[in-house]
Parts: sequence; C-alpha cells; structure tokens
Amino acid sequence: RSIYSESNDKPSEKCGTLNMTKITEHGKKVRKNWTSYWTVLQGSSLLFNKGQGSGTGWFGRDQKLEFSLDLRGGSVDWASKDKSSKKHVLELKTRRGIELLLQSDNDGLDWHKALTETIHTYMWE
Ligand code: I3S
Repeated sequence: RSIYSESNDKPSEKCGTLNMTKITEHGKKVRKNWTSYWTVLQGSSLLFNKGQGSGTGWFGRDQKLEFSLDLRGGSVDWASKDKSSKKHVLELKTRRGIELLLQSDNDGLDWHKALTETIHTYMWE
C-alpha cells in the first residue's frame, strides 16, 4: 500500500538531511567521502543540495544543487554490514553505474519506502 495514499502529496516527493557517499562511479570503486546533504526526492530524480538553510523547507535559501541522480532503472536496499560500520545505511545503485550509500539519523525507513516506491513507479520509463 502506498505511503502516499492518505495524503494529497504527489508521489515521490520527500526531502530531508542525509549523509551520502559515493562508493562506485562508472563501475569503479571510489574512496568514501561522507557528506551531509539536503536531499530532495522529486519525481524520478534525487537531488543533493548543500548550503545554508538546510532543513527549512523544500529548497532552503542559499541551497545549491551539487548533483542529481536519475533513479529510473536503479535499485535500493539496505546496505550489508561490510559496506559501512554506520547504522541505517541504504545502498542505491543507478542504471549508469553509480553506487552510493545514504545514511539518515533516524532509522531511514521513510527514505527506504520513498526510494523503493519511486524506483517501482518509474520502472518502465
Ligand atoms: O569502508 P571503509 O573504507 O572502512 O570506509 C571508511 C573510510 O572511508 C573512512 O575514511 P578514511 O579511510 O578515508 O580515513 C571514513 O572516515 C569512514 O567513515 C568510512 O567508514 P564507514 O563505516 O563510516 O562507512
């Protein structure tokens, strides 16, 4: 059952602070660099923003888009223990061969649901 079914929100829209590090780019392992981002899930895109005003709305003032990911054709799951010593870590893979870890200060369940639902929604596009 959709987590959005009881609200008027458009599907796949969520924002919040997440710690993120890429682990693979273009199929190659890259060194971890955990960074905190104001993260926005919008349609099939996941946007990573940095700057002041984090946590004050969809796009806080002075937020700057650092980069975005296309979630279509990607996958998301809880990261296995060997991927990180941190708790509540999600592993996201894109169709273009980027793998990254997302870690939230809460249990991450809301992001797991939202990302899973987005990927499912856009599966055939
Ligand atoms: O998977 P790793 O290599 O144990 O990841 C840790 C390292 O990237 C470490 O940085 P340096 O090795 O560059 O000093 C980070 O500080 C840690 O946060 C990484 O591990 P976690 O388990 O936090 O993802």
